[in-house]
Amino acid sequence: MMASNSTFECNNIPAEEGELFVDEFNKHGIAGIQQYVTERLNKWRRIPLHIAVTGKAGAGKSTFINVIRGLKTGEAGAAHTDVTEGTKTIKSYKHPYSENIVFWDLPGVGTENFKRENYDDKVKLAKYDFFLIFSSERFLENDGWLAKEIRKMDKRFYFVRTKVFLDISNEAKGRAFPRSRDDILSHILIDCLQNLEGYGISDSPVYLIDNFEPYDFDFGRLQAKLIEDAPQLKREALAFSIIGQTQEIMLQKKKELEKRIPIISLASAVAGAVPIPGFGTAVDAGLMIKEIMFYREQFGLTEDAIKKSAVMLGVRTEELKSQLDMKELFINCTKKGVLALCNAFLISQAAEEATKFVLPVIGSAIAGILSYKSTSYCMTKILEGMYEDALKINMKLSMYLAQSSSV
Ligand SMILES: Nc1nc2c(ncn2[C@@H]2O[C@H](COP(=O)(O)OP(=O)(O)OP(=O)(O)O)[C@@H](O)[C@H]2O)c(=O)[nH]1
Ligand SMILES: [Mg+2]
Repeated sequence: MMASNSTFECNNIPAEEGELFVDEFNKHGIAGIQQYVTERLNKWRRIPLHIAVTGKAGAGKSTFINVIRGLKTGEAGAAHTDVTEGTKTIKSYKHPYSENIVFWDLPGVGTENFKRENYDDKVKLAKYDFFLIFSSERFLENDGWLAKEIRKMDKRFYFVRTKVFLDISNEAKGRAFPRSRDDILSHILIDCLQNLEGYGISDSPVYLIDNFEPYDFDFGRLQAKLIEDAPQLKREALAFSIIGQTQEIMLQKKKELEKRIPIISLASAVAGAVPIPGFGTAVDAGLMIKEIMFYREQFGLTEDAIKKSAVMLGVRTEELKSQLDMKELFINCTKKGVLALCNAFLISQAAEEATKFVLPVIGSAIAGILSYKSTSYCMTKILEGMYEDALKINMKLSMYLAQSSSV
């Protein structure tokens, strides 16, 4: 059985990709398609990304590298952090989810053995994709110098001002009339921007973070910006590796997950073209289930992750699920469960938009003929549902954290 391009009507997928699918099917049949799609969906895991973290001693570089990888100081694989100067040599730390994402803990310019004259020789600026320049106070002239060197190489840098929650807490302790949180933050920001302007850098944003409050301040926005600024495959790698569940990151994750739907749908269309009962099911349902599991992981909706959130909020897991009306979580992630769900989506879709596409036969044959459009529609609905659930948990956690940090 040969498949041809003309049998598919699919959007959002480059023609070459469609041709590769068809080639693969013609050469290796269904097994070939399954392998091709699995490899294609996992391609991001092999994309190298090098992020340099540099800046003044004690600014919080090593702590950040731990937090962004979901680790605490002292855990296996975590960077050493200390109040006394620590980063004297270059160290690299792999991301636990994707080994090719590497954070480089670099001594700042002007520290022992890392002077302007030899900085590039020692750290090899050309090899990094991004630079994060850290300070827990004002930035140094050397930081400004480094930013200009990076700009000359046409690479991206981001200024990061750490320990802002500490500044806010200190204000309350040390002032008779403490300013509001927003006033303190805008004061810090203006101060940093003026400070950098003094070194001739006027158009670079500064991210205000606190490593111990990664759900607050600009921590999520900084990570989302890194994802957004990365070229496509690196962007995918970063979006799927970042652990934080802030709204900004979840949106980036959703955007990248959406781009995978046409690939799965195309496999489904190829498989659907095979008139052998059960073959389509093996491809469609198998791929869909794997992808739904991936959504769960990405949005922190695995049973384990929900349990952790529930423990933090002091409620039982089931209570949290029902409080938030998290319907999508109850998807039965088996072939039967996924097909039943798709069946339900397709019936309601048919009622709503009967003219949009022809509904395949509902019933025992549905799996075999799930077309590109129906797979795409179902996966989009599932993704949206899970994204909404993840946002609900995020809102609940944010409200809880805001309340507890204001006590
Ligand atoms: N309150 C607060 N403390 C932080 C933050 N980031 C780091 N620290 C603390 O500041 C100290 C220095 O942090 P490190 O991460 O070791 O700093 P570093 O930039 O790696 O320092 P060197 O290795 O010496 O260059 C440690 O005691 C951290 O616990 C933060 O955002 N807020
Ligand atoms: Mg360090």
